[in-house]
Amino acid sequence: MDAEKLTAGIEAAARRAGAIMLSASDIERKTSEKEGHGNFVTEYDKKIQAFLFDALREVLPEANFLGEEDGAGNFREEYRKGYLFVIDPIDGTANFLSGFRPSVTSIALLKDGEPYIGVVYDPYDDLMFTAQRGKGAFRNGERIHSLERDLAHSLVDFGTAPYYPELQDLTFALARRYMNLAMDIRHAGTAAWDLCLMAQGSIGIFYELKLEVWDFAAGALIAEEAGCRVTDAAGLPLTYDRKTSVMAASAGVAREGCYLPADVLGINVKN
Ligand code: LIP
Repeated sequence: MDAEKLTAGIEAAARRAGAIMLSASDIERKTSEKEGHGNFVTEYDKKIQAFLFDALREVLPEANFLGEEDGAGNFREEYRKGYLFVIDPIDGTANFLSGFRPSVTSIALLKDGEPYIGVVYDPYDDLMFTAQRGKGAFRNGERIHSLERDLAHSLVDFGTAPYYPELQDLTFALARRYMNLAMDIRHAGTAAWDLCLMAQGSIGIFYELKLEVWDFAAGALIAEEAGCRVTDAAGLPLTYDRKTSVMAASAGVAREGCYLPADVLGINVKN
């Protein structure tokens, strides 16, 4: 199936997943805790993931699936070849159960281990971000581009990696340093959305020191296709088979250079 038809099928599934998110009620009673600080799952995470597994199997029957809530959640060797859907049914679950917007549905389709199609949907504002490898990034069908301004005239957005207390000191030391170098600091609580903000040219840098593949796989492709430079925090190419730090720089910040933790804090962050 060609990329256009695949993207259309994934978009349709994401839109229906968003409708389930908007229909949620009594969320707090349907919430349970997972391992790690601040890590929650609701019945809607599981319901949306189950829906997406069924809907996307219709789109591409031969694909494998890796989803945040499928228990195993571990990358398997067979995922390195062929098609793999990487799904975060509700990215920003803490936002979702707190009524803090947005929370989004993130769906990446990897082909032979690399992102091929990325779709992120914000149902609250009906914003559909999409990208196909090599064909640009779009928001509701309109082409979007990374910010061209330098860091001093850009916002910096970051994720707090709340499940990893050992990363908090460095996470906030970086934010404190960027506060001196950028216009201001922002924090949204959903990496997929953060990377779409990069792609639409709202943000100069996004970083988070540890994320699961399902948090960033779709958003990283969308940001790259919009002209951002997306690496790990050491400036190395992203990996899609394990947890990793993520560092996205706008075209303007990447051109200016010297924005990595090693540059601004003298600390080389290894995964
Ligand atoms: C979330 C990420 C966010 C991060 C949170 C959490 P979830 O994903 O999108 O950037 O800071 O710790 O990982 O768990 O809500 O799907």
